[in-house]
Amino acid sequence: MLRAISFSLVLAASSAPAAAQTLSIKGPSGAVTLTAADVAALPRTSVPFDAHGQKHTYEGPLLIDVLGKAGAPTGKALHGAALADAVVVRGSDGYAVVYGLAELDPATRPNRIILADKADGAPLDAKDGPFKVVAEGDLRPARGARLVTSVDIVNLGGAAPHSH
Ligand SMILES: Nc1nc2c(c(=O)[nH]1)N[C@H]1C(S)=C(S)[C@@H](COP(=O)(O)O)O[C@H]1N2
Ligand SMILES: [Mo]
Repeated sequence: MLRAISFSLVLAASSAPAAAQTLSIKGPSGAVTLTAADVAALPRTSVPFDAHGQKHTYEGPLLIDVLGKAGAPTGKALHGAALADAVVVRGSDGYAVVYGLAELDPATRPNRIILADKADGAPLDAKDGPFKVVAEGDLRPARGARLVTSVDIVNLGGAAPHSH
């Protein structure tokens, strides 16, 4: 009995970090689980961010490019009903932040919003990682969700979409 309990504790402890390295995304084409390697393989950019008087450089793909893996529209395709798409970012501690899909689009807004997997050249530590959203230009760090494990697109539009 004791042995069974300690065995399952070991299993739980050894499987937890691996599980935390994946990212669940949901978009118009369904749900996808991405590994850290999938995220790292996307085109990358660097964003400086000052928080609590400290300057850091975060690096990773644009969040909208990550969501593209689940069918998120970008550029000219981001119109009509997609303008009512909300992007719900969740951390493993339950913290949640909502962005509008259009504000993630570099053809719509100049500030970059990335899914960082590195800070100052090193992989994010256990306090921030595996992924952290960094919103360039935000005046305070509250929207910078740490410990991100899921990002879901939820359409909040109700009426029939305009076509223009
Ligand atoms: N997962 C998660 N992310 C979070 C928070 C949190 O509680 N959980 N707090 C937010 C707030 S209010 C702030 S000010 C910053 C603080 O992050 P820092 O301590 O790395 O500066 O993280 C943001 N991201
Ligand atoms: Mo905060």
